[in-house]
Amino acid sequence: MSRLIVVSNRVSAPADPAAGSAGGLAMALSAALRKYDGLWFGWSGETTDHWTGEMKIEDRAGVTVGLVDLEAQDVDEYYNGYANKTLWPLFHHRVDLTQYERSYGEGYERVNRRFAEVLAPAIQPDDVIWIHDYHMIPMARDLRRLGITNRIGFFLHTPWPTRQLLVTLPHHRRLVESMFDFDLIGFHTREWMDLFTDYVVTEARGEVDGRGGLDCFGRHVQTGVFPIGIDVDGFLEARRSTLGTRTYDRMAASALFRSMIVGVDRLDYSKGLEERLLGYEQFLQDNPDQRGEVFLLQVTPISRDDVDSYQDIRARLDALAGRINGAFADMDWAPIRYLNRTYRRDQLAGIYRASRVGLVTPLRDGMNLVAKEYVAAQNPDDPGVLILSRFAGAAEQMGEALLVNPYSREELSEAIQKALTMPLAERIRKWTALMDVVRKTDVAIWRDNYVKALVGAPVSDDGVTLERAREQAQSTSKPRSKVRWAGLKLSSERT
Ligand code: GDG
Repeated sequence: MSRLIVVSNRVSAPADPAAGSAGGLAMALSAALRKYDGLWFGWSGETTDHWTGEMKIEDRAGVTVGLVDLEAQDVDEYYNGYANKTLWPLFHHRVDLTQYERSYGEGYERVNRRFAEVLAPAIQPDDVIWIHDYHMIPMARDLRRLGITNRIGFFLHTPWPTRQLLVTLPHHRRLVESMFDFDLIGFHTREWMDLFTDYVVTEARGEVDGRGGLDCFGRHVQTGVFPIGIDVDGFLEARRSTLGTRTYDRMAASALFRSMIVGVDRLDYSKGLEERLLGYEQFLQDNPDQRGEVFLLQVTPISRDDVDSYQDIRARLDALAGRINGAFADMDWAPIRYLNRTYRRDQLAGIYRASRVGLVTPLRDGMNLVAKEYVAAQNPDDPGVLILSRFAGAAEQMGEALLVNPYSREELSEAIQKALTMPLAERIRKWTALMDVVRKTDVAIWRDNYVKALVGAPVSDDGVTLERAREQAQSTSKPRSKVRWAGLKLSSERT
């Protein structure tokens, strides 16, 4: 019987799904793996004095996880270093924040190799391996070196950068070459996929085969667009739960006679939080009659606090929120409620539903799941309005949102005013179209389409991936795994 092995940097399946966790990838993968048998392999989050190379197997709320600890030096060089100080800012177009140090690159290569060495002995001939995100780009190459010939797929959760930015990375070619050891590379949007293709064709002199495949470095890789989504039914259930309903009631009471605008983002410079607060300040300046009538609830859990640039933005946001509140607040009103804490997923659902406006304005974002959660949580008879950055991957599908340039305070200000005054009929029309997208890009559809494309089977969607997968199934020259999708199953005694 075949199994699906999912690999990501952190394995963070929450013990209680309703509690959730602050991170799109974690939510998506635990929702995906909970549906069927599989193994989720990655870093435990624990640090040890020396590398043990041992995999611990645990059951987390129905998800079987394989965990390895990392050495302190690995965490420094690979995780805080190459992943969070080099690739993350570069992939989010922040060359100004990107740091290159040779030791970071060495740590990155070392951890990928170590992950491959721990996982390789546990892989059975028919297993399908699905590796996630920028932390693990070279891992397929390391698995191939160890003799693994199974199907291996990669999914990038972040944007892919433009060629002009990518070439600022030392050894950029080596990184991209290692991606040709995957069978399938998935992106959230056509834009990210096209940028990857542009690098391969223009910089590495590769060729497009016209069927979604690329030939370069003497090898072939298939590419495809697989827009990630949320677990819609799970989210609706969380919204209807006792705590979800209670939170809605509490927030509706707290917002009595006022309109609530909500933002929910990890504290990250890519999320456009400073620009958002400045846009909101502009709105308060432009619309004196709205002062006292609205407030912004900004939920911002601290993230990656070991990295300097995250400490810097945290301090700037504290100061900015304080300044705006100081300038505009009244004795019974504060314009911003800025919260550095996490809420349970069911609470978030209640908060979204009680908000008249959802403000999702990243400067660059692979997809952005908050936009989809906000839409899913709305009351169909009286829905709120989503304001969405045109630079979020989600904007490629969610054109019925009020799309904005998050760098423009004036545009943000106008969009907020427009959302607050939008007639009910228009709100319902927009919400209906957006909810349709949210349902059609549910996390289960994302998972199924990706894995089917990876094993070379036709996918059920009517999008680009169907044609590609069909053609791939007919034309690929790589040895095809005998995996049957319906039969994917984990036999945990093997590990
Ligand atoms: C990466 C990519 C891509 C946030 N605060 C709390 C909380 N969250 C949850 C949200 C949402 C998730 O975290 C955030 O997901 P995003 O997609 O918005 O962003 P990233 O974390 O940057 O995720 C992104 C994603 O991967 C998936 O591919 O969309 O582009 O950057 O689910 O609700 N959850 C709880 N409490 C909080 O306070 N429970």
